[in-house]
Amino acid sequence: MTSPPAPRGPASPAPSPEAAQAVAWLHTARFLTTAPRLEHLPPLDVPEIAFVGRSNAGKSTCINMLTQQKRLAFASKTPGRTQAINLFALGKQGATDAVLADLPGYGYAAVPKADKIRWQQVMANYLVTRESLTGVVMLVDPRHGLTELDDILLEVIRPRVEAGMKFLVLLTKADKLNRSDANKALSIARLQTAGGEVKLFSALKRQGVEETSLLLWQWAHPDAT
Ligand SMILES: Nc1nc2c(ncn2[C@@H]2O[C@H](COP(=O)(O)OP(=O)(O)OP(=O)(O)O)[C@@H](O)[C@H]2O)c(=O)[nH]1
Ligand SMILES: [Mg+2]
Repeated sequence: MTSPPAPRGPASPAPSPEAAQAVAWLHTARFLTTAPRLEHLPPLDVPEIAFVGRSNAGKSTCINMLTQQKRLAFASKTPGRTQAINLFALGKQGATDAVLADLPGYGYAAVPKADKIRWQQVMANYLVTRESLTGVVMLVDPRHGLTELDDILLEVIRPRVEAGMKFLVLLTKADKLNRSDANKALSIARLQTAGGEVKLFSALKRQGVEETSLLLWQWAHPDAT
Protein backbone atom coordinates (compact mmCIF):
# COMPACT_ATOMS: atom_id res chain seq x y z
CA MET A 1 0.00 0.00 0.00
CA THR A 2 1.37 3.40 -0.85
CA SER A 3 0.68 6.52 1.18
CA PRO A 4 -1.18 9.37 -0.51
CA PRO A 5 0.96 12.17 -1.91
CA ALA A 6 1.64 15.11 0.39
CA PRO A 7 -0.76 18.01 -0.12
CA ARG A 8 0.48 20.46 -2.69
CA GLY A 9 -0.74 24.02 -2.90
CA PRO A 10 -2.23 25.18 -6.20
CA ALA A 11 0.72 27.55 -6.68
CA SER A 12 3.45 24.92 -6.46
CA PRO A 13 4.29 23.29 -9.80
CA ALA A 14 5.27 19.62 -10.08
CA PRO A 15 8.95 19.14 -9.17
CA SER A 16 11.57 18.72 -11.88
CA PRO A 17 12.89 15.15 -12.36
CA GLU A 18 16.08 16.22 -10.53
CA ALA A 19 14.10 17.55 -7.57
CA ALA A 20 11.94 14.41 -7.53
CA GLN A 21 15.09 12.29 -7.39
CA ALA A 22 16.42 14.40 -4.51
CA VAL A 23 13.12 14.10 -2.62
CA ALA A 24 13.15 10.30 -3.08
CA TRP A 25 16.76 10.18 -1.89
CA LEU A 26 15.90 12.07 1.32
CA HIS A 27 12.99 9.71 1.91
CA THR A 28 15.52 6.86 2.42
CA ALA A 29 16.64 8.47 5.70
CA ARG A 30 16.92 6.19 8.72
CA PHE A 31 18.27 6.63 12.20
CA LEU A 32 22.00 5.92 12.40
CA THR A 33 23.13 6.85 15.87
CA THR A 34 22.91 9.37 18.66
CA ALA A 35 26.02 10.97 20.14
CA PRO A 36 25.72 12.67 23.54
CA ARG A 37 29.32 13.87 23.12
CA LEU A 38 31.60 14.54 20.17
CA GLU A 39 33.81 11.56 20.92
CA HIS A 40 30.78 9.29 20.42
CA LEU A 41 30.38 10.39 16.80
CA PRO A 42 31.48 7.62 14.45
CA PRO A 43 34.08 8.58 11.84
CA LEU A 44 32.34 8.72 8.46
CA ASP A 45 33.61 8.55 4.90
CA VAL A 46 30.45 10.05 3.37
CA PRO A 47 29.38 13.71 3.30
CA GLU A 48 27.72 14.92 6.50
CA ILE A 49 25.24 17.80 6.47
CA ALA A 50 24.51 19.48 9.80
CA PHE A 51 21.34 21.33 10.81
CA VAL A 52 22.16 24.08 13.28
CA GLY A 53 20.32 27.01 14.78
CA ARG A 54 18.69 28.50 17.81
CA SER A 55 16.62 26.29 20.01
CA ASN A 56 13.06 26.01 18.64
CA ALA A 57 14.06 27.35 15.19
CA GLY A 58 12.60 24.23 13.59
CA LYS A 59 15.62 22.01 12.86
CA SER A 60 14.03 18.70 13.76
CA THR A 61 10.77 19.60 12.01
CA CYS A 62 12.74 20.55 8.90
CA ILE A 63 14.54 17.19 8.87
CA ASN A 64 11.24 15.36 9.28
CA MET A 65 9.75 17.39 6.43
CA LEU A 66 12.69 16.86 4.08
CA THR A 67 12.80 13.13 4.79
CA GLN A 68 8.97 12.84 4.77
CA GLN A 69 9.09 10.98 8.06
CA LYS A 70 6.89 12.26 10.84
CA ARG A 71 9.03 11.30 13.79
CA LEU A 72 12.55 10.65 12.55
CA ALA A 73 13.96 13.65 14.38
CA PHE A 74 12.26 14.57 17.62
CA ALA A 75 10.44 17.88 17.24
CA SER A 76 8.71 19.54 20.16
CA LYS A 77 7.01 22.64 21.45
CA THR A 78 9.40 22.54 24.41
CA PRO A 79 12.64 24.26 23.41
CA GLY A 80 15.83 22.36 24.10
CA ARG A 81 14.33 19.05 23.03
CA THR A 82 17.23 17.82 20.94
CA GLN A 83 20.01 17.21 23.44
CA ALA A 84 22.50 15.09 21.57
CA ILE A 85 23.77 14.98 18.01
CA ASN A 86 21.50 12.62 16.09
CA LEU A 87 22.70 11.17 12.81
CA PHE A 88 20.47 9.90 10.01
CA ALA A 89 21.80 7.88 7.08
CA LEU A 90 20.74 8.53 3.49
CA GLY A 91 20.97 6.34 0.41
CA LYS A 92 19.75 2.87 -0.41
CA GLN A 93 19.99 0.40 2.48
CA GLY A 94 23.58 -0.85 2.66
CA ALA A 95 24.80 1.98 0.43
CA THR A 96 24.82 5.04 2.66
CA ASP A 97 26.02 7.99 0.60
CA ALA A 98 25.41 10.87 3.04
CA VAL A 99 24.42 11.59 6.61
CA LEU A 100 22.25 14.31 8.14
CA ALA A 101 23.11 15.59 11.63
CA ASP A 102 20.41 17.13 13.85
CA LEU A 103 22.14 19.30 16.43
CA PRO A 104 20.78 20.61 19.71
CA GLY A 105 19.75 24.24 19.46
CA TYR A 106 21.50 27.10 21.22
CA GLY A 107 20.30 30.21 23.00
CA TYR A 108 17.46 28.72 25.02
CA ALA A 109 17.09 31.10 27.94
CA ALA A 110 16.18 28.52 30.60
CA VAL A 111 19.40 26.54 30.16
CA PRO A 112 21.96 27.23 32.94
CA LYS A 113 24.80 29.47 31.79
CA ALA A 114 27.52 26.85 32.34
CA ASP A 115 25.63 24.37 30.16
CA LYS A 116 25.17 27.00 27.47
CA ILE A 117 28.86 27.76 27.34
CA ARG A 118 29.74 24.07 27.31
CA TRP A 119 27.38 23.46 24.41
CA GLN A 120 28.72 26.42 22.44
CA GLN A 121 32.21 24.99 22.81
CA VAL A 122 31.10 21.51 21.74
CA MET A 123 29.34 22.97 18.76
CA ALA A 124 32.28 25.13 17.68
CA ASN A 125 34.52 22.12 18.08
CA TYR A 126 32.20 20.00 15.95
CA LEU A 127 31.94 22.63 13.21
CA VAL A 128 35.70 23.19 13.08
CA THR A 129 37.01 19.64 13.45
CA ARG A 130 34.40 17.25 12.04
CA GLU A 131 36.15 15.96 8.95
CA SER A 132 33.12 14.54 7.17
CA LEU A 133 31.20 17.82 7.55
CA THR A 134 30.49 18.98 4.00
CA GLY A 135 27.58 21.34 4.48
CA VAL A 136 25.80 23.36 7.14
CA VAL A 137 22.14 24.35 7.05
CA MET A 138 21.46 27.15 9.52
CA LEU A 139 17.82 27.50 10.52
CA VAL A 140 16.69 30.94 11.51
CA ASP A 141 13.25 32.05 12.67
CA PRO A 142 12.80 35.18 10.52
CA ARG A 143 10.70 36.83 13.22
CA HIS A 144 13.86 36.98 15.36
CA GLY A 145 16.39 37.30 12.52
CA LEU A 146 20.00 36.25 12.93
CA THR A 147 20.93 36.48 16.59
CA GLU A 148 24.28 37.12 18.22
CA LEU A 149 24.86 33.38 18.61
CA ASP A 150 24.05 32.83 14.92
CA ASP A 151 26.68 35.46 14.08
CA ILE A 152 29.25 33.76 16.28
CA LEU A 153 28.53 30.48 14.54
CA LEU A 154 28.93 32.15 11.14
CA GLU A 155 32.35 33.38 12.23
CA VAL A 156 33.30 29.90 13.42
CA ILE A 157 32.51 28.28 10.08
CA ARG A 158 33.72 31.13 7.86
CA PRO A 159 37.20 29.63 7.21
CA ARG A 160 35.65 26.30 6.21
CA VAL A 161 33.05 27.96 3.99
CA GLU A 162 35.87 29.90 2.33
CA ALA A 163 37.64 26.58 1.83
CA GLY A 164 34.60 25.14 0.02
CA MET A 165 32.17 23.92 2.67
CA LYS A 166 28.55 24.40 1.64
CA PHE A 167 26.28 26.71 3.58
CA LEU A 168 22.59 27.56 3.46
CA VAL A 169 20.33 29.67 5.67
CA LEU A 170 16.72 28.53 5.86
CA LEU A 171 14.24 31.08 7.16
CA THR A 172 11.78 28.75 8.87
CA LYS A 173 8.09 29.11 9.76
CA ALA A 174 7.67 31.25 6.62
CA ASP A 175 3.93 30.55 6.93
CA LYS A 176 3.89 33.11 9.75
CA LEU A 177 5.05 35.96 7.49
CA ASN A 178 3.20 37.84 4.78
CA ARG A 179 4.91 38.22 1.43
CA SER A 180 6.38 41.64 2.12
CA ASP A 181 7.81 40.64 5.51
CA ALA A 182 9.18 37.46 3.96
CA ASN A 183 10.97 39.45 1.25
CA LYS A 184 12.34 41.83 3.87
CA ALA A 185 13.60 38.91 5.98
CA LEU A 186 15.28 37.41 2.90
CA SER A 187 17.12 40.64 2.08
CA ILE A 188 18.27 41.19 5.65
CA ALA A 189 19.52 37.61 6.02
CA ARG A 190 21.36 37.87 2.69
CA LEU A 191 23.10 41.01 3.88
CA GLN A 192 23.95 39.44 7.24
CA THR A 193 25.46 36.36 5.61
CA ALA A 194 27.38 38.51 3.10
CA GLY A 195 25.51 37.25 0.07
CA GLY A 196 25.17 33.67 1.30
CA GLU A 197 22.42 31.40 0.05
CA VAL A 198 19.12 32.04 1.89
CA LYS A 199 15.73 30.39 1.29
CA LEU A 200 12.29 30.53 2.84
CA PHE A 201 11.04 27.31 4.40
CA SER A 202 7.75 26.26 5.90
CA ALA A 203 6.98 22.80 7.17
CA LEU A 204 3.35 23.81 7.51
CA LYS A 205 2.99 24.89 3.88
CA ARG A 206 5.63 22.53 2.54
CA GLN A 207 7.43 25.57 1.16
CA GLY A 208 11.06 25.22 0.07
CA VAL A 209 11.10 21.44 0.40
CA GLU A 210 11.93 20.57 -3.20
CA GLU A 211 14.49 23.34 -3.64
CA THR A 212 16.25 22.46 -0.40
CA SER A 213 16.17 18.73 -1.19
CA LEU A 214 17.79 19.37 -4.56
CA LEU A 215 20.49 21.53 -3.02
CA LEU A 216 21.35 18.92 -0.39
CA TRP A 217 21.45 16.22 -3.05
CA GLN A 218 23.87 18.33 -5.08
CA TRP A 219 26.05 18.96 -2.02
CA ALA A 220 26.30 15.22 -1.40
CA HIS A 221 26.86 14.33 -5.08
CA PRO A 222 29.13 17.06 -6.42
CA ASP A 223 30.38 14.87 -9.28
CA ALA A 224 26.90 14.01 -10.54
CA THR A 225 25.95 17.53 -11.56
N1 LIG B 1 4.14 27.38 11.94
C1 LIG B 1 5.23 26.63 11.86
N2 LIG B 1 5.73 26.04 12.98
C2 LIG B 1 6.86 25.29 12.87
C3 LIG B 1 7.52 25.13 11.62
N3 LIG B 1 8.61 24.37 11.83
C4 LIG B 1 8.64 24.08 13.15
N4 LIG B 1 7.59 24.63 13.79
C5 LIG B 1 7.26 24.52 15.24
O1 LIG B 1 8.33 25.05 16.01
C6 LIG B 1 8.51 24.29 17.21
C7 LIG B 1 9.96 23.84 17.33
O2 LIG B 1 10.28 22.93 16.31
P1 LIG B 1 11.51 21.90 16.41
O3 LIG B 1 11.64 21.28 15.07
O4 LIG B 1 11.38 21.00 17.58
O5 LIG B 1 12.72 22.93 16.66
P2 LIG B 1 14.27 22.60 16.92
O6 LIG B 1 15.03 23.67 16.22
O7 LIG B 1 14.59 21.20 16.54
O8 LIG B 1 14.38 22.81 18.49
P3 LIG B 1 15.52 22.25 19.52
O9 LIG B 1 15.67 20.79 19.27
O10 LIG B 1 14.95 22.61 20.84
O11 LIG B 1 16.76 23.02 19.22
C8 LIG B 1 7.51 23.14 17.14
O12 LIG B 1 6.38 23.51 17.88
C9 LIG B 1 7.19 23.06 15.66
O13 LIG B 1 5.90 22.53 15.41
C10 LIG B 1 6.94 25.75 10.45
O14 LIG B 1 7.45 25.67 9.32
N5 LIG B 1 5.81 26.48 10.65
MG1 LIG C 1 15.44 19.68 17.60
